[in-house]
Amino acid sequence: MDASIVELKVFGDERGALISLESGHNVTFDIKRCYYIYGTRVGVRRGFHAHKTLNQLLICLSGQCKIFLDDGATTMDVLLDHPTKALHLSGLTWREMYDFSEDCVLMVLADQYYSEDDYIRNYQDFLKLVNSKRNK
Ligand code: T46
Repeated sequence: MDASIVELKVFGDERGALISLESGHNVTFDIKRCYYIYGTRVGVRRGFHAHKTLNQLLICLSGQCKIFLDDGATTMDVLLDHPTKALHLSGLTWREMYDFSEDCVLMVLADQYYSEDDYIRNYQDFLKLVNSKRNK
């Protein structure tokens, strides 16, 4: 599975906490885009796609949500419940986000500008691509 948890260093003092994200340091890729998902309605599940080449780092800045991951052979569920915990996704990984708390703000850093061409939104197409890569 092309997914890993990154524990982010906190600069904390009596005033509170600060986390810095820097390309080439704690973010392994060049950041081209940042977006965030918030106000997700109760019970909503979103995502349902994989990316062809995108690198992303997902961080729950507030609240929590879960991420279901599938690489075509194995699946796993990741709980993002703290701003110090980041999920790095790369490679062909199907993802679905669910169990959003009302206060959830999910921020995502990406190494490419938005392009619908990079999305695989059909699960059968995803499996075909995974299997064709595996058989090479
Ligand atoms: C991902 C998960 C974690 C843009 O115009 N620019 C953007 O940068 C993004 C991310 C989306 N959009 C548009 C495309 C759709 O019309 O915003 C709309 C919602 O996007 P989507 O349905 O793809 O959102 P999610 O929550 O299913 O997936 C998003 C990201 O798209 C995806 O890359 O990995 O969050």
